[in-house]
Amino acid sequence: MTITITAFERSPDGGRGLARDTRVRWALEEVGQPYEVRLVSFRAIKEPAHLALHPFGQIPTYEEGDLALFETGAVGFPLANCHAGLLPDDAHARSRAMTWMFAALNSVEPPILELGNARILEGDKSWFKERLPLVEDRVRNRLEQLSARLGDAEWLDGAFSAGDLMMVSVLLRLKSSGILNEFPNLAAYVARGEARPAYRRAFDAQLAVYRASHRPAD
Ligand code: GTB
Repeated sequence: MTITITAFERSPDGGRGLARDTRVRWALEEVGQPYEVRLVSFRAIKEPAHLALHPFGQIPTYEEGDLALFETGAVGFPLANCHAGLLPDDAHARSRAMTWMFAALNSVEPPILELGNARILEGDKSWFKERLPLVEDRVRNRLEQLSARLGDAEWLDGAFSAGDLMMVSVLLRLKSSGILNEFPNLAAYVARGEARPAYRRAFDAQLAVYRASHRPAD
């Protein structure tokens, strides 16, 4: 059955792979499933056809036969459950890997998103400079905890899993902030994720879309 995901036809991320379709592409590459991409505009994602797939009018979405999903965390489940490569066989280890997926999305990503929003949306406010250190410290606090747990391990819980895929994807958004480099073990962890062949294929695929959409007109 063909798998189709949606992605921005013109991503605002400068080809850095930060829009969330990259996570889904990465997961698909890890489990070796071919997929098609339907490129959508910012206008189209707010129209009824897309809203039927994604109630919040966002990307990515995931369609496979009569299964239609949204939310990157949820999309990981059918992929990880039905194909080898993202979850361990042992039942407890599987549950722990899923725990790390939730931890990435619910405990680590929110302060990182808050930092991004502060920088992008609040930079012109009189209180921005006063607030920024508070927001940055909330990120540091989470990273300190994560760094302590990871220690010098390669991945969060044994072999690479969907939990690592999601955690690395979340941390990647910090690369330009400099904060990640304050935690050398986390910076190395992210670099290990980025070095995976499946990640490289996913990154290159989204970059190709970005380059095609930003090519100067003939
Ligand atoms: N919780 C959802 C999930 O995990 O799937 C969140 C999905 C989401 O935020 N999608 C964003 C979107 O569709 C794109 S990825 N936004 C349009 C809208 O809400 O109207 C977020 C994103 C966008 C741009 C950059 N960037 O330019 O660096 C990075 C991340």
